Amino acid sequence: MLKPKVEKILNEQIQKEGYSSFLYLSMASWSESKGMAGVAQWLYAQAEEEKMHMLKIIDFINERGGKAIIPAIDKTPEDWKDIFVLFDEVLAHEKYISESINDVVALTVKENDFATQNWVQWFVTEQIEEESSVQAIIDKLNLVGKNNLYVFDRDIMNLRTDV
Ligand code: OFO
Repeated sequence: MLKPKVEKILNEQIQKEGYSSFLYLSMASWSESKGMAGVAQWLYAQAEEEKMHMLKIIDFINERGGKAIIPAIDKTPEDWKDIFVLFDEVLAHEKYISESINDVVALTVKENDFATQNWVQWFVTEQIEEESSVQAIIDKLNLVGKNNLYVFDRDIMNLRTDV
């Protein structure tokens, strides 16, 4: 049985993963409307992953005898100055999510909930991977620069989102 505080923080995490999914959907739509099909494809896939993270938490809460709450999602931004700003925001958001996963881990330790602590390690690993894959994209973006966005957009199509 989940302890109330753990159930609460996991429900908050559902909201954050849902927001992440919608944020990346909004970014994907913006990129598509600017003609960057490769970036849009990467972001649409990322949005799907975030939805999967949300479902994973819903499933876990219910399986452990709690009640997962389907949250309202705040309105996401819909415009970015350019693709550089957009990816900086992706990285900042992933760092924020990593912090939030760390808070979940810390609470499970405090509450002696080792089952949840063990389960949430998957998210700890996932966040390391996500931060590093976004950082790799930013590095590439800086390398190709403003004048070669066509090349960047074509190359990003070949990147997997789950590495
Ligand atoms: Fe859910 O991993 Fe990104 O935010």
